[in-house]
Amino acid sequence: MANSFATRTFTTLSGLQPNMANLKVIGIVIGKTDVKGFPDRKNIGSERYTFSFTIRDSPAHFVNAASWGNEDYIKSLSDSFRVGDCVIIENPLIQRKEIEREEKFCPATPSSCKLLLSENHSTVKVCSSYEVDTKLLSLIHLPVKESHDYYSLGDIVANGHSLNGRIINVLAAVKSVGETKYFTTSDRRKGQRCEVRLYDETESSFAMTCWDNESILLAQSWMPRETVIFASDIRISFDKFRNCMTATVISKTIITTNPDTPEANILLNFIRENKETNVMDDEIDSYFKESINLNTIVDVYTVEQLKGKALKNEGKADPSYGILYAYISTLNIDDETTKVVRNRCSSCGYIVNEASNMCATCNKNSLDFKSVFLSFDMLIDLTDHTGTLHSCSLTGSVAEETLGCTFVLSHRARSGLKISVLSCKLADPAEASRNLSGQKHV
Ligand SMILES: *[C@@H]1O[C@H](CO)[C@@H](O)[C@H](O)[C@H]1NC(C)=O
Ligand SMILES: *[C@@H]1O[C@H](CO)[C@@H](O)[C@H](O)[C@H]1NC(C)=O
Ligand SMILES: CC(=O)N[C@H]1CO[C@H](CO)[C@@H](O)[C@@H]1O
Repeated sequence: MANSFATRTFTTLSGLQPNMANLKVIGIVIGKTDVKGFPDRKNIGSERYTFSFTIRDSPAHFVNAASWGNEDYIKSLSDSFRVGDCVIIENPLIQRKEIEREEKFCPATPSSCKLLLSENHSTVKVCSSYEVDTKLLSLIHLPVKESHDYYSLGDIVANGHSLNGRIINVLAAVKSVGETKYFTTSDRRKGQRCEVRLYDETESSFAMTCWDNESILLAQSWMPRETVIFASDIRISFDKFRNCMTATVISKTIITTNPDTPEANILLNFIRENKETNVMDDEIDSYFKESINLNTIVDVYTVEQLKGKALKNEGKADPSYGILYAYISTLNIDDETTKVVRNRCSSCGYIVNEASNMCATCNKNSLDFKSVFLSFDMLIDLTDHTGTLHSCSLTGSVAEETLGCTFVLSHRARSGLKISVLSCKLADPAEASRNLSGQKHV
């Protein structure tokens, strides 16, 4: 079957002209959007559906294709293939593309045309990879931008605010792929979110957020500490909440998994050589920070309410999150009996026993300097007008941030209540009083 699709039976994407008829094109799908519904203006009360994708048939040529139609047709067409599949499209409508309008939301392509597919006129056939020329399949590993045209994560962090809102290319390794969170917006639309952590030689952890099912599906195929990605046209923003730069996958973005480029191979060698050493910081960050989206935390509590909550929740392991307006009433960093800084195991993140220098969790000997790292580990008291929470733990990066030298706050009280500080900032007194005055006392 190999090579049975002689290339001459297909029109090449580089040869497309507006209004050509009876066309047949073949290409590998390198990008794809989620299905979206819009109110149909011609048919009040009903919706029209659409999705788009990008196909490539040579290193230099790729085009965008879009399909509009009823819900059943669009959903089943969209479900029939994924990024990385090869498709044959017959009878698409070829349109000249209005570059500015088109490239606002779709990937930039070298083609002056785009394809439109309709239920009545066009067909899309998904080919099995056995039927397809390996030259075509290998295009999936070729970035759509020049292989050296990217920012390192360190460059992004160094440029900081000046890159806020910019759309750029990034080459990085995958450190972790978070769990997909599903939510419903206030106007009842369903949404989802998945956070991927990236790293490279210059930065040990950098967040990239995926908001659509297609990019989440792609991300779920990545192997932490093995996969390298080239993300073209990704949006960079400054996350005020976390006080750091982050990346977001948008509808213009095309992500090439395991790019076959010299630059990607250098990065791949780096991640292979550093597999051991780096395991630690991602575990730590994922343990303390990554899985919690601070933006979703809105409930305001008083100390009294938290204590009441702890009593009601006794025995239940589920954590709950909230905001507390309080002051730090004890911050003991001078007491000889309490340590402020401890060694944590770089494999699992747990505190290493000082006498034995062993990690009780994974039994690694910390004498190997690579296997431990220093971390803030302190207990603080938090007080408001209703009472005091004793021994809240403030550790790691939250502690560091709070102290102006980066750290994480977690609380471990004798009641079985464990409170972790996820973020600790100066409160605006007016905001605090407004929020607290809205509170009913328990
Ligand atoms: C597609 O064909 C069907 C049946 O022939 C027709 O009812 C429908 O209006 C056509 N749709 C479009 C968008 O032309
Ligand atoms: C995304 O996936 C979720 C879960 O499978 C589904 O409920 C939702 O409708 C999907 N959204 C889109 C736009 O496809
Ligand atoms: C949870 C809550 O009520 N938050 C409010 C606290 O006060 C600020 C500033 O007035 C509001 O923006 C928040 O919505």
